[in-house]
Amino acid sequence: MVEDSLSPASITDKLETRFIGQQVIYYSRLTSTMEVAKQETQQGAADGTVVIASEQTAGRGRLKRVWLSPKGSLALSIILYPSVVYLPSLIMVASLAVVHSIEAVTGLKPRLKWPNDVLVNGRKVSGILIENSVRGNIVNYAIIGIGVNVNLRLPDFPEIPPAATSLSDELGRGVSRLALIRRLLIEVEKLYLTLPTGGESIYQEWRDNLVTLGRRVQIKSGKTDYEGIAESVASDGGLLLRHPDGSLTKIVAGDVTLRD
Ligand code: BT5
Repeated sequence: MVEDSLSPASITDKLETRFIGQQVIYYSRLTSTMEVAKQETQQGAADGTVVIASEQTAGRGRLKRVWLSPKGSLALSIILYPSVVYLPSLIMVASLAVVHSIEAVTGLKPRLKWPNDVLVNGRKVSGILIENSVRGNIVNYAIIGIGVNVNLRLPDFPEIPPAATSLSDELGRGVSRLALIRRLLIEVEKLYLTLPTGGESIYQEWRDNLVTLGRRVQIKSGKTDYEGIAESVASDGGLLLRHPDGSLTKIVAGDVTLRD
């Protein structure tokens, strides 16, 4: 039986972070941790406050898509007040923190799919969503949302797309969500605090973990479909796509299908 109590006290107890996860707001069930985190910013939530739920009824992905997070999964949002220059790096910080913590707790070796998927053995085990409110150069807040399929038997959830997996399905055993959350919070903080001096190495590690690069891809970005070779990523996170005619486009947001 996997230890799986997620009380705020069990998460914060001797947690070796300076500020991320020192305040935890826990719900066994809520609509979306993004929604609640956003409300908390309006009540003056402290930097690094975390909203965690065991189950979401209206979890969301990008572009108002649905993120399913039934019991056994992990859903959390981290409230931050970064300088505007660090906003493009938050997806890199969050993605690498998920990779590091899954690897540390399970031994699995996740990879990343641009822009925001974490894959294990080619299937999506985690999705990341960054939402922020910025006016001019002032960041009102940024929220990192992370969903991980931890202890789910995917065949029990036909509504989750077949390109998904869970840590327990990959391992054939359950995983402590508590251990994973605590490690995740430590990893997010470590990377986030490195940004002022180590932003370049975070970008490089993120780029090196992308399964997308060097592959023939189809990208849907807004109403436009692109096809070409995903050549590289820029340090602001944009994907550099080489077209068959040799030209290059930088794509800031989109959905990638690997074609080879
Ligand atoms: C994402 O969006 O992958 C970001 C997901 C972020 C979820 C977290 S949970 C905590 C916080 N609170 C929230 O309400 N959200 C954040 P996107 O790239 O748009 O992918 C969404 C797509 O992933 C859906 O359209 C489905 O195809 C697929 N999907 C939905 N649920 C899934 C699951 N549990 N596992 C794998 N794939 C899933």
